[in-house]
Amino acid sequence: VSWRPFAEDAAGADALRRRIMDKLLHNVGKPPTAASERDWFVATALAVRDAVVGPWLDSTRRAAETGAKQVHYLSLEFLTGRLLSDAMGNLGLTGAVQEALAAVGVDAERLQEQEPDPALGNGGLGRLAACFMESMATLGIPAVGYGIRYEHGLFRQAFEDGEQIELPDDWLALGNPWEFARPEVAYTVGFGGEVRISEDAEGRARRVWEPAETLSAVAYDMPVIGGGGRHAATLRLWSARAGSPLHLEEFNRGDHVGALRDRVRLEAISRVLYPGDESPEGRELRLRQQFFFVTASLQDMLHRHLGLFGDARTLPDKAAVQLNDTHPALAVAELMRLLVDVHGMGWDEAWRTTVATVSYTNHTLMPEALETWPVPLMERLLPRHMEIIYRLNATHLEQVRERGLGDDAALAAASLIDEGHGRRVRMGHLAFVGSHAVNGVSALHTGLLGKTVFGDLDAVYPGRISNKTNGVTFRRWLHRANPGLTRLLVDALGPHVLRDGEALAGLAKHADDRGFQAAFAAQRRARKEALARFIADRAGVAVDPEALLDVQVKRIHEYKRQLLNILHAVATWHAVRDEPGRDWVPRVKLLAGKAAPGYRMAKHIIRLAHDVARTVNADPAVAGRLKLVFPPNYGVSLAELIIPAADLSEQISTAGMEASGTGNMKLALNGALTIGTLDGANVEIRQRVGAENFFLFGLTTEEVEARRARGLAAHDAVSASPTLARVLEDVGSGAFSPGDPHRYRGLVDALVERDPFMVAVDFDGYCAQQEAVDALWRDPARWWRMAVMNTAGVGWFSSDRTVAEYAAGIWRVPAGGA
Ligand code: DL6
Repeated sequence: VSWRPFAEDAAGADALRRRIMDKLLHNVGKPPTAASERDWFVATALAVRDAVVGPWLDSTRRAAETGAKQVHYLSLEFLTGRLLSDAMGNLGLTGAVQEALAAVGVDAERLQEQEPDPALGNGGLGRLAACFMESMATLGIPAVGYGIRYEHGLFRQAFEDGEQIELPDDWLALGNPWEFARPEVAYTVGFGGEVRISEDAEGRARRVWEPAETLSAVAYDMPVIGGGGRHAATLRLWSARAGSPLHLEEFNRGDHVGALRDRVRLEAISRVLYPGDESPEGRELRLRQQFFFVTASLQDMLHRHLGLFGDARTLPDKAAVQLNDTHPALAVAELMRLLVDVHGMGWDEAWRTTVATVSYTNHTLMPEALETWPVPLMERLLPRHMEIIYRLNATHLEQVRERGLGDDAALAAASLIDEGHGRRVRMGHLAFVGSHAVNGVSALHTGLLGKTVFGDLDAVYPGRISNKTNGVTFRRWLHRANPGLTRLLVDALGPHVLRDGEALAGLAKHADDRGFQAAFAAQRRARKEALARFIADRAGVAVDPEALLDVQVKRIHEYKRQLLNILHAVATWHAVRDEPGRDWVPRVKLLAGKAAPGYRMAKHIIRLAHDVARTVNADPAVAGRLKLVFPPNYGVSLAELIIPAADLSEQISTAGMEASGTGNMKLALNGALTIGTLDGANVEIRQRVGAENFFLFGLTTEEVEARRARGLAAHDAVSASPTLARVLEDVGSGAFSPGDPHRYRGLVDALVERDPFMVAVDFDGYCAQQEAVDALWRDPARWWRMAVMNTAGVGWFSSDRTVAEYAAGIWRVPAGGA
């Protein structure tokens, strides 16, 4: 078997062509004359996968032979995006595949669009997990990413009359050529039942959980090839399988649905990403999902560890478990259960082992996103875990007292159980107490973490919190998404810039070079033309690639303040209509993103964007000056199209609310200028690209706090801003919804009476910086200088750097490098 079956040359292309043909015939089962584009895609993916398998098996074997410490990255979300171009790029086979396909008359670009985009995540957190997997593979860190093989990922978004509708995602409908089913790798998962006391061989009392129902978690593996193609990591996703496929007796009696009821109920666990949590059933399913993937992953880890090293006590030397947010926080209690109840370890030793193995990343300070689970639900589904949590809490509260923080309020705040809202387990607290390291995802976020949600715990366990500012993989977000710009960077800086993001700093010396600026601008223009074709096709709107492309692409959330952007669009519309003769900078505002199905206000904001767009885009008075577009179904693939085309990056969240952001990094990397607040990683981006290359506005975190303390009414801000007052008057009185004039009255009234996201307060500062953006656009030499300085300044925001920091500071594993 050749570990390197294809070279990046003509011989390699020919070998690939033969392999693709072979896959088409023998795996897809079709001759070229009958093959669809989808068939060619599957054949090509299987051929490329052959080249991944060698480094993958090598990486796994090397890790086992050397006894290397392995990272176990537990995440309910992995938003991988399409995998073919990533695999080809990381293996250095992009050219060879294109040549091979051209030889059989297949267009490689169109073929890649056949690949479903796996939406196994909601947004930033899931995409970060995917970047980390790829960077761990690149750095040669032995790693397994554990998650759920959801049959249906995040919903597909469509718009009907401007309203979001959710359609099921069906990414597996035509199979997944990247995965290897491992039906032999299966672990039992239990729920409910009771805890019995039995005696072990030495006559000691032992607590044994006897679940009321069980099912299996079955493994599906996907290799993740790193940049340079030398190492690969494993993404192991669990699928739920009921023990008994059907009740045959019932089936034969004619109850065909009843015969499958248990199976359908149990297997619902891996059916859908993020089941709606408005019903108790939905919430319970979510908890079941969390425990399901946690127990399977930890059992798998212990199985491997004991197989290789034979002794659970050495776990922290050989295994790191990283909890991606609180979703896997049950791992703390489950690892304790496995060590104590199943592997017979003493409680104290098990606790030392757990804490030394586990670490936790926090991704949000938003109180509503900090998970808690009702104690009664936990007691019913996971009775032994609840016992464990009570015992851990008792010891933990002892430590709180020992630190002299023992008054009632301090104990209540530090407790693993929130007694104030009907007794709930605080998953963030559980993750914190059970981890040796806790990190935030930007400098600002980490600072706030220690002062706010984990202020009490930081006092009890000092030194546990550290910062690991997020990063993104440049291979996907620059090299693959923007090959034209990448060629330009390689010409200017040499090929080492492909391996070392920080080498981008060398661009600074080209920032004033008019020739370089022109080449940089030409790349942007080409991407804008491609995007314009896509938008015309998908959204039916013609956009001018000459216009300034102003983008805000992210989940729709009030704190991210898409509303501020839409209100600015209305203000611009007013201004252009007032002075049609002025030399306006043509601008296209592009918004994209999904709203959580149950989040009414976010959906209302989407509708407002559509209503404003309909009015503005149809108004001949602003034609050629202002357009507003909202292409549907934002996801990784659409991001790859939009980000390289963007001139302006909107990072306008209320200060203190965005933990980090990663879209801000991707956009700046591709040379977009940022208009933004001092929030999340914007702060560090601005430091690195230079304050003079960033459009800053808005209240600081401290000012937001101070303003909040004074009250949330925004009458003062509205009366101080005639522009805002006029915008709100129009929105509230139905100028954009004439058939339903009261549609936005409530939204406007709420904004004036209670503006927790400081939209009104920040409005004038935002508009002033938008004017500065326009002024700069009129001066191309300065614009492109700033754009180049942005790309030059953000080399540090590579996920290779972030992962190397986790490896050194938290996991204590060596990072080799590609
Ligand atoms: O750390 C990845 C990503 C950050 O960049 C975003 O700022 C943050 O909002 C996101 N957090 C979440 C967690 N839940 N909520 N809400 O998705 O993480």
